Amino acid sequence: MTDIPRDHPRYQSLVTREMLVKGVRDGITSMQGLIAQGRGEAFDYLLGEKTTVSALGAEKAAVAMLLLARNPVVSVNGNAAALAAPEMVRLAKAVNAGVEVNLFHRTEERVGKIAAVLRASGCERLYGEHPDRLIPGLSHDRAKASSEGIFTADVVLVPLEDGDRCEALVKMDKKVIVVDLNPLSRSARTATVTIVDNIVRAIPNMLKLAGEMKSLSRAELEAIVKEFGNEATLSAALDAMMETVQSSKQS
Ligand code: PTJ
Repeated sequence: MTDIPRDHPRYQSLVTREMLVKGVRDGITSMQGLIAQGRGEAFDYLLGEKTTVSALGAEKAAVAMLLLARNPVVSVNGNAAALAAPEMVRLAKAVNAGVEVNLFHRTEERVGKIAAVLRASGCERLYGEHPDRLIPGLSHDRAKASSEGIFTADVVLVPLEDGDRCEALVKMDKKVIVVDLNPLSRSARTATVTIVDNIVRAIPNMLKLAGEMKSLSRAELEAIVKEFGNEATLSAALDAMMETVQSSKQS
């Protein structure tokens, strides 16, 4: 990795880039994943590279939804594996979820490498290496899913998800939680819960919340989910970004 000076004002963002470059070199992340990260970074810059109050609210609703689920599944792609594999495995354990490797630019080699990284992080209930079902309405390899995993899940956490697949999962009557820094994306607008936050902050936040919330009753968790509104959350994210623009125009 390039040596990033710790006192650089955008240290975390630069480290995140390095993690993705390493992901590509290790055969975990796709080249397209670097472009996706670049787009995400632009939105994160506007958010001030921090978790907003509304994003934290979405993270709380998402954890409540996962804790209430019958068969929750956490989906991992090449970017998520490079940026947050151990944290995603720990989150899955905390909410009693399975983990599925699910790729947009699918190659069996990359699936195998991501599965190895997840197993090395302690993942026991892992799907995606031998998908036996197709998500209806999707062409191409991105439709592949496992019958015990995403295909039958009632709640799925899909960070950095493609818009088409998000829509197809919602059409299957699943509750879909996405982590997406772009509040205007099709995934962000279609998902049940959209977390407009960087995955490197969102998953650790959710892990902490899962620890705090696991003692709540079903009624208390249901109340948290009921209170959440996705449209209001997206609107709050856009407001936070506009505020950054306005304040930089004034200074
Ligand atoms: O590993 P694969 O083959 O499954 O491919 C993964 C990518 C991400 C390349 C693929 O799913 C893709 O092309 O995604 P999109 O359609 O570019 O969408 C990615 C979304 O994630 C965009 O809206 C980005 O703004 C957002 N994003 C990028 N980096 C981050 C992010 N959101 C949160 N945290 C990030 N670090």
